[in-house]
Amino acid sequence: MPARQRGLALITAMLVVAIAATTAAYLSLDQQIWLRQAQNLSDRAQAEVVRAGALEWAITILAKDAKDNKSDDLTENWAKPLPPLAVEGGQVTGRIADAQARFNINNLVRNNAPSKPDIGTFRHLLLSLSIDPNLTDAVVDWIDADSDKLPYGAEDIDYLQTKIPYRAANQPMQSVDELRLVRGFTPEIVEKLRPWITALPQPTEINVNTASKEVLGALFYTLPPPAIEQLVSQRPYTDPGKLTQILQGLATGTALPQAFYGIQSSYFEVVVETRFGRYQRTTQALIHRGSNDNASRILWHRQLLPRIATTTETASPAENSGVSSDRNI
Ligand SMILES: [Ca+2]
Ligand SMILES: [Ca+2]
Repeated sequence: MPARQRGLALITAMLVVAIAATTAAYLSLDQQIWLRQAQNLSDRAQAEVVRAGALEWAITILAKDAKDNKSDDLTENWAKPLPPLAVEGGQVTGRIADAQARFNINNLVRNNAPSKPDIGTFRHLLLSLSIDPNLTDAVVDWIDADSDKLPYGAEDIDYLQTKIPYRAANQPMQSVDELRLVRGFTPEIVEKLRPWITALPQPTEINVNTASKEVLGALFYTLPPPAIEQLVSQRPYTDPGKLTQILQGLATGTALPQAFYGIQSSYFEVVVETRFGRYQRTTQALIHRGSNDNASRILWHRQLLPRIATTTETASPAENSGVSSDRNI
């Protein structure tokens, strides 16, 4: 064979070997991905079943509590976190929090009219966080049905003039995140407020047994901080009449502001964390506890995007920030 032909044959042979090697590597990678996907799907299905079970657990424990007593406080069973529980191939933890421990922004409008006591609470909450209290007007305008502007408010006419025009909701807020659409609310302000507020589907009372000092201070804003401390130290309250008496005793010389408060709650937030293999996820849900066993409902649940743990476990919190939500499950 002439030297030139031998050279060509050698190059062809090398090329065949190279292609074969690449294809083999490709197939093997493909198979690895397939196997991993199958494992992820299986982990995901298991997590789904356990998550649903954990939400059922929350409804059951809350229903039992409603049967046992007529007040809600942090010493009760529902308030104790579910310790990490090993289930086949994985682990689940859960905790229930009283949603009425926080200020419900939808309280700002009651019976289609701005609610003065709630406006007072919200303004004082903003003040305590060094946020302009006049922002309250824009929230009231956002929620109330009409398009009449309050002195510091904003309605369609203002939002339609923005770079990307939109309209005021003119209805109760669906979530705390909706506040970002309200004029004057920067992401920083929303994050500052987030620990103390919530958005529930109807106006509610604040539960004095579960609320933080910050929220109670805004609710009873004429009381000095030591009186708030005392109010908290005497918890839990199981008799609404006695609570009112104690509040009046604490308000020596000052009038108590009109406020919507109570010692019982109907809305609870549940957080469930499941981990199966590399599939880990956190679900948040809002439960409305009804008047009897069958009347409790999951109003919505949303999950932080699933996080696939790496062997070195280097996923950053930012990867967890995506939120998807399903309503009416
Ligand atoms: Ca209770
Ligand atoms: Ca409006």
